[in-house]
Amino acid sequence: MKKYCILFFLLFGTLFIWGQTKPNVIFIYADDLGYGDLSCYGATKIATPHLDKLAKQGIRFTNGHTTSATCTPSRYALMTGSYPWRQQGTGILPGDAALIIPTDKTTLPYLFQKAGYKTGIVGKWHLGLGDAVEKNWNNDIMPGPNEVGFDYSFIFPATADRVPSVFLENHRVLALDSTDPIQVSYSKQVGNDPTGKDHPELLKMKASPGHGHDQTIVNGIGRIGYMSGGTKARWTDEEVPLTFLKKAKDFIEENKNKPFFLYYALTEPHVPRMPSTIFKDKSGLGYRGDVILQLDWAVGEIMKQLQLLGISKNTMIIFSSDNGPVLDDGYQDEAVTRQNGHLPAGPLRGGKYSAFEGGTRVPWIVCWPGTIQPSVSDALVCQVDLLASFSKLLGQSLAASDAPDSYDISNALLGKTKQGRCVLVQQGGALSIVKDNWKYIVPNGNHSFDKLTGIETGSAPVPQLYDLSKDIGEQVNLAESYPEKVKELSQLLQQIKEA
Ligand code: NG6
Ligand code: CA
Repeated sequence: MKKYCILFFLLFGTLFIWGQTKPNVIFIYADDLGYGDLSCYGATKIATPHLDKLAKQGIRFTNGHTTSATCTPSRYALMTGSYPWRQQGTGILPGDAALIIPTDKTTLPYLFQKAGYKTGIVGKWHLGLGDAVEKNWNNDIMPGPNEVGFDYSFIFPATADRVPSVFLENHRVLALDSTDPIQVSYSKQVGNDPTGKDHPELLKMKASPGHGHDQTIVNGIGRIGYMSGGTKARWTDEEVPLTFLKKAKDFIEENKNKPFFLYYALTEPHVPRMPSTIFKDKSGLGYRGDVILQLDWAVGEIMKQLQLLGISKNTMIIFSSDNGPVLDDGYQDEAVTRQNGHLPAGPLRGGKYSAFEGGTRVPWIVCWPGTIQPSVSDALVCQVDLLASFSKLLGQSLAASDAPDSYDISNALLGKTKQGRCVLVQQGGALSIVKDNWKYIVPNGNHSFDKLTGIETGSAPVPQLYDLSKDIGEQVNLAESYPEKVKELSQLLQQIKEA
């Protein structure tokens, strides 16, 4: 009898809890935050009390991943439930790119919409806008987030270091001025704005040699890409996270009485790191550390708001990062010189851009006070799985062609099991595959060390095989000792690629 009760609960319990309460869901996504950047993940040179509290009240995943070691592909997977490397054009996008998310497929926010939720995105987008590169930034721009499932959007188009350095609310750039139209180009200079290359004396933060970041200057910082006009619409970097926080809180306040899904995409600690005055020099690690304190504070502000509104027990927060960490990603901001022993990837090898674990294994926290029992889980989970998991939890079916790479890991997210997905394909420069803690990195001819960022890329001309259960730092290549394992994993990867 007991056996049947347990079976019944496993089958229907999750659906029952969810169906009754329809909790709000907030997905908070940091940009370039590493596995070792939070004190709850072992950092000792920096303290992140708010995220530590979130982790303590919820499940802290130690084997949580993004699909890719850079932003656009990771976000593509999150939205579509599909591995990005299946689709051309999902690499890091310029700021004028067209939308790459299909408008005729089920996306993560669309699922929530269908289930009667109010959906919103606040923060970094980086998945393209409009249906062509050529577009008029002074008119409504679509398709974009509002056409792929968000009722409300307040975003910046690409990255903090790429033009146009403006916000869009729904379809329109905020603070447009018809007498000062915006023009954007990634191929030639437009207008007469000074560039970082020609006018380094105007910069408040210098670009790192060799990285670029020396085109149009906005707010004293050289950017990637050229823009002119929109003087009043341009952001002030020191205010960007505060603006996003305010808009996120407004969305929560407005929708506190209905179920809502909020995708809150922070810009920290991506470059250019330019903290608000109150966080400058607070961490002792330079601006990179300061903006990590700032993002931790912002998460705390959201938690406080939920508490004050009396909805924290009815709100699930998922926190993660879009790829691993990097210190020098284009600006001389002292991230390297004031590292002070801080290890942004913790015990992992590599970082952003890398096929090693530092590229895709990231902080991953799920908190739903009162419903999820606090724990630490080593279940293998990936952001690509949120789509299938919420399809299950929300009781919304997916078409056969939707979300082909997304697994239902809802029981792991709710702490009912420590079993996540069985196999994961990871994308650094090279592809790798992980199964039962064995990781195989496909041999390739790319350079093994990126001098600009100082990151080991994970690329090698020979097969690499690591036993992550004993060697999380990927130090000992076992490929020659276990040729059968190499063969098995390489065949499995081939099957997944052809599926
Ligand atoms: C790279 C930029 C880097 C950063 C990254 C995107 C150079 C040399 N480097 O191309 O500064 O902007 O793109 O980061 O241009 S991501 O987190 O959005 O993927
Ligand atoms: Ca990123």
